[in-house]
Amino acid sequence: MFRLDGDEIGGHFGRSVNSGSDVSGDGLPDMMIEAPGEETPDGAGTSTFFTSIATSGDEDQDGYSNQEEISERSDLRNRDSTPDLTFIHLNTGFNLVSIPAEMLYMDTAFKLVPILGNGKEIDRALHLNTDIGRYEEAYYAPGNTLTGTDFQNRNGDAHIIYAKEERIVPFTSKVCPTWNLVAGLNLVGTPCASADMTAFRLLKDIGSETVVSSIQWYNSSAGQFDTAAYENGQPVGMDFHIVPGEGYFIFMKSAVSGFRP
Ligand SMILES: [Ca+2]
Ligand SMILES: [Ca+2]
Repeated sequence: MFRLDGDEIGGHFGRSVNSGSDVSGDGLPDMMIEAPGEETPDGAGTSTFFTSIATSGDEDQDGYSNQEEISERSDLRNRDSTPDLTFIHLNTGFNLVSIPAEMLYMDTAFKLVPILGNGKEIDRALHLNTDIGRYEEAYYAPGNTLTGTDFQNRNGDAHIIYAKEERIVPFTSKVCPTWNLVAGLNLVGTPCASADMTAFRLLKDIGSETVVSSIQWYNSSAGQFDTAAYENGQPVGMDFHIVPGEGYFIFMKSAVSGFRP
């Protein structure tokens, strides 16, 4: 029995090795599967991401195949990142937006800004670097040349975008982020808050008055910031809705990590 099994396994093994090594055309499909994954991401750093992945599988078991996630640019190793149609709406001038899509493919400013528009459509993009507590800026110089700081983007970040014209920018993925809120100012957003989520509820969900002080949103139709803030333990001010694609300033008194809005 044992010897028979061994012979069969050996036979199978031998055939597959022979067909792989003798017929080079047989080995090519495997290589072809890996090659598109290496060409799809913009950066060389992400090329190894796909090399050991079978395109037919569902690595993170979120219901979308690896192939779907690669072609729609969601993260095939994150269940909270899926193919979906999302967008941001940019008005002429100042915008406070949070990109609802997976940032794996636009993890730096010089990858992100061209997706938002060219030098005739976009003026500049600012990002709050909470590690140094300072804004970083990428902007178009004359001649459609992107310059300034090639800052890092993470899922759930929000950006200040100065646009030269009104634009809708579509994306093919959606990610539900967790926020790592630092003490002081944060600039964040999410496409995954429940439909009835408002600023007052979000304040209470984040923490008490000793943890968080206020949330601000830019009301573009009024051209001003609306503020929800704790006062004597109760949220007061404007109880605006938390909307996909919008960015929010959150002022924290102490840090809260891994918060899921
Ligand atoms: Ca998947
Ligand atoms: Ca996924």
